[in-house]
Amino acid sequence: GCGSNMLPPTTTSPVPDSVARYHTHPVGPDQCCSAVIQHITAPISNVWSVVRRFENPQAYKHFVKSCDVIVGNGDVGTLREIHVISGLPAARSTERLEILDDEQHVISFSVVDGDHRLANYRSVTTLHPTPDGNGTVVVESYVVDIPPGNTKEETCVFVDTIVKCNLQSLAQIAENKLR
Ligand code: A9S
Repeated sequence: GCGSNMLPPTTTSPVPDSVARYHTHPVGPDQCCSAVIQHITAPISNVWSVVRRFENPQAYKHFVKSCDVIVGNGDVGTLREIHVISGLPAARSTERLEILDDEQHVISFSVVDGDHRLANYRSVTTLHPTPDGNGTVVVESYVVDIPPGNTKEETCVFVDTIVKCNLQSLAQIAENKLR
């Protein structure tokens, strides 16, 4: 999942429709995009109940110290302000809920303000049940402006690292719900 230039030329792609649909982003020349995939040994309902709570990202994002809802009640358009733990090159980020689909298990947010360097960050997270119904595959893709002075590769490594941390933490939490 990444730029629209990566769309398959035919409908015979092995990528499921829902993945191609939600993880194909328009990407400008000064932007980069990437996707992270995480397998979780827990049913989709357990994972979704954690991921869907836009007002509670600190449940699995360890970089988030606190979160305040500025506008909204968890529907699309809700704005949250997160404060991040010290040691990161940022203190706060204001984020807007763009998609929340409880049927298709899709959540998306965009960054609208903050004191960090990830301008125009937008991510989409989708959950997919494994065929046996006991597991979940999480796909999280994003697009973001490349900060001045950084390369595309540096930007992707930085963001991929954060997203991987978040999804590993999500896996631990969802898997522990079973015990
Ligand atoms: O929160 C997410 O889902 C993903 C990312 C990449 C968040 C990044 C971040 O919150 C920091 C961790 C503070 C790093 C933002 C918006 C900017 C950063 O520099």
